[in-house]
Amino acid sequence: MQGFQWLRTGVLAALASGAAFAAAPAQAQGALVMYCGVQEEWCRAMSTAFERDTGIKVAMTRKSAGEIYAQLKAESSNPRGDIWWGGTGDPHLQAAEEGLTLEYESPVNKDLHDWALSQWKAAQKRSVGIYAGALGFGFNTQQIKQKGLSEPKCWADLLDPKLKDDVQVADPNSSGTAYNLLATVVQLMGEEKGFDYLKKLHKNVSQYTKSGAAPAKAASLGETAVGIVFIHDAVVFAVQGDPIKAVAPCEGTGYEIGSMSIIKGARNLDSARKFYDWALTPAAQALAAPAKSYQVPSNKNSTVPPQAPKMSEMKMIDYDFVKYGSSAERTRLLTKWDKEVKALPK
Ligand code: S7P
Repeated sequence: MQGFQWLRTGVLAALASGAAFAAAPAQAQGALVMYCGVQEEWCRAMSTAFERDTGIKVAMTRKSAGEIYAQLKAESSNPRGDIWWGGTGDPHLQAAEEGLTLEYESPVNKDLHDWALSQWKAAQKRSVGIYAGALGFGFNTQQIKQKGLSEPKCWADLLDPKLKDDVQVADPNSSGTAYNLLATVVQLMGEEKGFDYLKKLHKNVSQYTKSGAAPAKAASLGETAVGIVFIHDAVVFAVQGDPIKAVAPCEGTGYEIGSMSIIKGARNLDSARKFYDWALTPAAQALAAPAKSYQVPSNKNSTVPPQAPKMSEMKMIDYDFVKYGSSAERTRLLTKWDKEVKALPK
């Protein structure tokens, strides 16, 4: 993805392409089993609005991205889900490569940003970008002051011994956020130095959570000094007045292309395709901000929430989604992290 010019321009509110769905009468029209990878509140808003607009009954389960990938794999001989909506793009790419998801070309593709379509192309049409967000961290301003530390601005600052047992981040096996961190430091620092960084960071990590966004909440409550998360997940608490500041690390950082895929063997394939087209419209994407989700939406005509972190002003790496979303690389890095980082004594 070249630069982030697209983020500067995507501010048009255009609800037109969602209108056709909204106008449809809500009669009972079938079912949809949705595996949802974003925050619960946004998952619920999406399933409720889709039910209202189409009459299709949605059974939704919220899980972390790595967990949904593992579920698709475990269920591959007897698929239970129809649509996987949300979560970081890397495990969607792994699922695509392993044939767990289906090719689809939505008529709404023509309205999408190039970065959303680059996910679609990388996945051989089996996944598409629905939002983007940058990785960083949030820190509790009171805790940092109490420790006599100056405000952390860089990845390197998180290695300060004064932060021992006061950093939270998720486990990359379950969490798309934490896998994004693993792939980011490897790309930013090189593999040897990147793993060296993660081993040093391990000394300061109090716990590897299951969900990627949990450390932001913990930092907002003062349960940890620092939470490594997608920046938009820390902004949620900053805008509601909690003592947390969100940081785009000074060395540079990675980002996600949050994605959507239709599950191979979907029992409700028509419903899955309807949801897919609907979810890409500006009307559906406008449900994010009221549900406190401040990612950048993938439809060029969607409104970018004013709270969304300005990725165009951050130092971003050229994240190699094809490589780090490949089955071999994701499996290799996770195995190496388990062996060389998580297993280390504190
Ligand atoms: O909270 C929203 C968000 O950060 O969650 C997704 C991500 O997969 C986090 O969940 P896990 O780390 O638990 O998998 C992101 O795609 C999204 O921006």
